[in-house]
Amino acid sequence: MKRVITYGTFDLLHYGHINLLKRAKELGDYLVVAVSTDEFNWNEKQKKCYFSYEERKAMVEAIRYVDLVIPETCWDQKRRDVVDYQIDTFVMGDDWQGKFDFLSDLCEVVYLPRTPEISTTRIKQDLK
Ligand code: C2G
Repeated sequence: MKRVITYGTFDLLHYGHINLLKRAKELGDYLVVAVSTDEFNWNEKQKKCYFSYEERKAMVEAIRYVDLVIPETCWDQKRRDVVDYQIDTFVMGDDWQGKFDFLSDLCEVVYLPRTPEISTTRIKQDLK
């Protein structure tokens, strides 16, 4: 059982997120997704989400590729998550290229190409 983990906000869920989760799941058998809490987003990413953590969690849980959703409450929980959830592969979109290589003593670290042209920011701008 190969276990994969990835992290994100997943606000205004869109096909770029789905593409990432699909490809992450293809790297193993079990996918854990850590969804950023409202507090973490606001305090650490200065992001004000449109949907609350509970709403974003429910939507990500509904995705066929996702096996478990956990909260992301701080930047430095990743090492503990990799150990606690017995993770073999850590996956992020390549906008994070290199940022999590420090985990490579614990697990495989993979950066996948982002889906071009779609983003939550773009959606918000287009809707304005
Ligand atoms: N993503 C993608 N293509 C897009 C948009 C997003 O592949 N067009 C990927 C991102 O690279 C990321 C994941 O989808 O791997 C979630 O994106 P966000 O919700 O924007 O996550 P982010 O705010 O980058 O939070 O500790 C890590 C952070 O929680 C990541």
